[in-house]
Amino acid sequence: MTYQNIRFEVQDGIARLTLNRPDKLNSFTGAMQLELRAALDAVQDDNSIRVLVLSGAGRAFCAGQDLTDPEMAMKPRLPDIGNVVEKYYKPLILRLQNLRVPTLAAVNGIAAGAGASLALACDLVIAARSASFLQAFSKIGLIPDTGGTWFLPQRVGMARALGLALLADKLPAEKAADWGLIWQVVDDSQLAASVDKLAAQLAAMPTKALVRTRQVMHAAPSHTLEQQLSMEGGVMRELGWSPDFAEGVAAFMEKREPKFTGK
Ligand code: T3D
Repeated sequence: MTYQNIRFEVQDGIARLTLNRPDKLNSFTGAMQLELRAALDAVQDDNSIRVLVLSGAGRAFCAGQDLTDPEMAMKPRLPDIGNVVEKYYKPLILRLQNLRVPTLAAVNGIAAGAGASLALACDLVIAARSASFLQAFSKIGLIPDTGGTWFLPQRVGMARALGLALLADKLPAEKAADWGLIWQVVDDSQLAASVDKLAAQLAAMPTKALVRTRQVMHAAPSHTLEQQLSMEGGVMRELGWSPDFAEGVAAFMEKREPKFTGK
């Protein structure tokens, strides 16, 4: 597939997906959503890929929904944006959450609206010091969607989640890291190198264990302790039969670095 609104490259087990509408701060259109979907499906189907890196071209990460997209047209009647959510945003976030590789958002600039939610749907978020996160929704009379109401309170607690969502103030990357919204902030000049290093590290790790960790941790809020312990047991059983577990233990015994294959 050729892409017009994103860039998608795979090298050395690392898939790099870059939102690529820099003049419009990489805001989402229907066409971009379809390309994102195709690229995520390509990641899912390619067993050589061990990590996905998501970033934005130019000065922004993503400014959320393109408010000028025809599907958002206010005339001749107000749009059914619930339908847009169902058609594009819900499948996008579910694809990311069910992806068979760990995901890393490299936030190079502002992440606003659904763009912020997209970053928060990734397993790890690393941001440039000049980047910021903006829950822009209340400014236009909407709620945090694209999983925002799920990810935000889980990451920073209800008081800060509500403050961010209601007031829609820009949260600088450094404060976002202090609050636990994101994993790490680095100097702008260090972002590319830090992302490469982290991506290479993740790509060399036992992929299944990383993804199961995401799944089990996200399941916890809707489980009792007993249910969670049972889920942990089931996943440990599955991983205990995996080649990467055998390799990890063998490498420990033999006092060498493990060579994980993601199997
Ligand atoms: O569809 C549904 O189902 C609803 C789903 C909604 C999910 C959402 O994401 S709702 C939230 C939508 N996003 C926003 O409301 C953010 C709007 N943008 C901004 O508030 C600001 O642009 C930023 C704070 C992100 C950045 O400000 P600044 O000053 O750095 O840049 P700028 O000058 O405002 O923007 C640069 C250009 O990008 C400009 O175009 P121009 O004038 O140079 O031709 C601007 O219009 C364009 N742009 C920025 N954001 C959007 C956009 N164009 C369309 N849609 C955008 N969201």
